[in-house]
Amino acid sequence: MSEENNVKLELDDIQSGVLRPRPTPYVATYVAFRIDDRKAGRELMDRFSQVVTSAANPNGPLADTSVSVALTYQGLKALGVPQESLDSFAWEFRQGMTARAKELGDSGESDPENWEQPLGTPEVHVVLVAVSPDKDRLEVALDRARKTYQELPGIEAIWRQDCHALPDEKEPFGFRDGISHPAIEGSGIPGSNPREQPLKAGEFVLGYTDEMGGVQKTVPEILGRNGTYVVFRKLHQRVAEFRRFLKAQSNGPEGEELLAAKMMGRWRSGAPLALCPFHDDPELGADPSRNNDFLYEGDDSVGLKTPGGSHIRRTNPRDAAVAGFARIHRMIRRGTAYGPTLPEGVLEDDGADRGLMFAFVGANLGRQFEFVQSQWVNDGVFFGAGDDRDPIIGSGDINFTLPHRPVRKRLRGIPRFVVTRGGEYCFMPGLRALRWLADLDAGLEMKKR
Ligand code: N7H
Repeated sequence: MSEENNVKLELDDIQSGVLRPRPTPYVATYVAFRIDDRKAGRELMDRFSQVVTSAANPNGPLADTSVSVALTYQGLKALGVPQESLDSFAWEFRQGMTARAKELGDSGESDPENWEQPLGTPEVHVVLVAVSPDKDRLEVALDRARKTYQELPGIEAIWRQDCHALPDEKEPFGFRDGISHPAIEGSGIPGSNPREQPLKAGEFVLGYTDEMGGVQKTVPEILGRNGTYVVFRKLHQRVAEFRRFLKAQSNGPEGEELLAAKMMGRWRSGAPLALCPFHDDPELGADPSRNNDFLYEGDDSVGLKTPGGSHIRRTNPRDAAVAGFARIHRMIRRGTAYGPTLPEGVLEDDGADRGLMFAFVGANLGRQFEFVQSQWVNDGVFFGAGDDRDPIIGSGDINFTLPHRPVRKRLRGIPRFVVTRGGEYCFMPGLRALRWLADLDAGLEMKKR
């Protein structure tokens, strides 16, 4: 076994939201805070450090119920983190999501000017996420968290979003989500694709070696170690429009399902086209030991089964021949639906807001999240499809090519089905770092001496 394979992550210092898969089904609540008073902010960090759960102890009584806390760059500033330390964080994080709108394709309706307030403004300092298998246990977790910030003058809860993951893990478009996850060296948590070598821990947690051989460190080291970057995006989904599109482009329900599967790379059941290209196989879709056990290059380099432009092949080309090296663009995803389900068969928009609270977890905002969003989702050059874009989540002029013999099919002018309602770039510190933030005064005093 190589030295790297012996890497052990310090799970007791890593927030459970970073590594632990979420239970099924589950409910979740996001709460955003503004820090108006520096001292109160530090007190909040101290209190949060006592309710945040670590990734260790997966079998404890509260293992399924977790509270995680992340800070924006503005939040670190509001706590009075010294400039030298602030400067040691990733450039994209320091810019914030709003400043990165152009690169992320957040234009037109998705422009930050149209975002839900206060998302994307300098007001958002801290984001808390509570996750639990049911509402009762969520309330208990939220209650514990609430006690930490209520009656703390100078701390304002400014935004809240409730979300849920259904027992069948179906998101608003009707696809099973949450199937594909990378394995991470030293985490003890298995990945879902037996054909993917576990990724170096430094791809997901700061302070460890990554796939490029580097180790990310902050000033001081304790602030970043065992922490990670988290991207939250509230993504509205136009479900009625998606259904109407499938109907208009197909002859009957079977054709609709096949087109939906071609656009995603999986049938709505989760069954991958790579393993059952002609018909759905719901049993396969629900079987975690088989539903992610595939690669592309061996028998489908052209994309006759799984189109190169489909959502899952774009966002993780696996072994497919693309420009670049797929392993350095992997991510942990935690998507959770929000809003009411649009009843089956309804084709008219009911005006309700529904969609996905998308969450990315990874140590590299630039080459992981931003690269995938800008190069793989909103471009087709990397796999030889010119200006094609992701037909599910792309923005701008969306075209999609279905490789087919004797001639390929091209769908042009696909409507935009997903609109960004807001989001934040955050840093989710380790538990020791949370306490470091709480003790900032004392720490700085000691440094002066
Ligand atoms: Fe995507 N969906 O629910 O329809 N996604 N996604 N995603 N996505 C995946 O394989 C969806 C979004 C990735 O390893 C599945 O677990 C929706 C963004 C990646 O094979 C489904 C939205 C980004 C994968 C969805 C959305 C990604 C993936 C299949 C927005 C990154 C794994 C289930 C509203 C920038 C690919 C699964 C792999 C899979 C959906 C957004 C990335 C069903 C609705 C913004 C890396």
